[in-house]
Amino acid sequence: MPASVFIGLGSNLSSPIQQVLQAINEIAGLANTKLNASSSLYETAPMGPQDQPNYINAVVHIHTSQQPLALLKSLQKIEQLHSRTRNTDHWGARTLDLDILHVEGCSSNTTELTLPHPGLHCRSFVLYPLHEISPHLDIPNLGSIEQLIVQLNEPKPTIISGKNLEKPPSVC
Ligand code: A4P
Ligand code: MG
Repeated sequence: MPASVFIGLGSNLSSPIQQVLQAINEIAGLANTKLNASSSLYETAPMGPQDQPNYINAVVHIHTSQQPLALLKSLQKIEQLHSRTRNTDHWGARTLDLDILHVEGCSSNTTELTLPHPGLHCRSFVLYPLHEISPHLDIPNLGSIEQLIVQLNEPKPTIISGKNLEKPPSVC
């Protein structure tokens, strides 16, 4: 039976809006995978080094028959298609980052794959888009998305919508 999976997308280089929109299509096109919902795009201040452009973030919900590790490899291939380079700057700028946030009914605690994603509960750029597409989601041992947003107590990032989608955000 396909698993219900939430994936976080982030980009702050080389037309981030287009990077994220294209990646959503590519995720939807993965083998044995169905896209259920995708959030709005959010413009967010960088976490980590501040001398980098703002990010565009989004979250998608899929059903997939791919096992979590196979899905991770599929997502890394999509990152490579977007010329993702991994440099030594921790949390540095990137064309595309795809994180598996949560696989319902599954937890994992290896370096290669940690589930739920260890940063899920403390990132407004993850929690708000997640809440938008799955307001009643409850993550075992973490709590409901609503509770996590209240605990984090950070403002909702700006949604990029309508006409703004056609041009890059002014800050990038
Ligand atoms: N890995 C383990 N668990 C997972 C998982 N659940 N999903 C491993 C995806 N990957 C997972 O990832 C490093 C390793 O994590 C992989 O080899 C994988 O096996 P990476 O993509 O190579 O490197 P990274 O993304 O730079 O590392 P890290 O520490 O995971 O960074 P994050 O947490 O992804 O954060 N600011 C804003 N506003 N928005 C952002 O999206 N993103 C980051 C990166 C920094 N600042 C940001 C944002
Ligand atoms: Mg990552």
